[in-house]
Amino acid sequence: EGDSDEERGVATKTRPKTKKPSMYRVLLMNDDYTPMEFVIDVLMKVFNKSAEDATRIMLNVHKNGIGVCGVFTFEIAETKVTQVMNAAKRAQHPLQCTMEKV
Ligand code: TYC
Repeated sequence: EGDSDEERGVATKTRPKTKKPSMYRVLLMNDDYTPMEFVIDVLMKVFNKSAEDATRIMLNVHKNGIGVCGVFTFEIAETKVTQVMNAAKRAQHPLQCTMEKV
């Protein structure tokens, strides 16, 4: 009992070196030209949203000018921003996507 790691203070439950990763919001910007269907398609393919959720997010961005697609660790957020921007560029739509630290 008295010899247990826990009572001697050996690192078991607490791990000072591990940190929670910083999280990043991925944001979609409204514009006047990108078709609603294209935005819904991007939200379904890049962010794995259902048709219903994608439509709700798209309409929220359309109405408010900006909206959150999801919150991810840095690399995942960066990848999704790149995927959205590449899809928009390929389709010649001015859709803009960015990320910001939560
Ligand atoms: N405002 C666009 C339209 O009326 C639709 C749109 C929604 C565009 C969301 C971009 O992030 C966006 N066709």
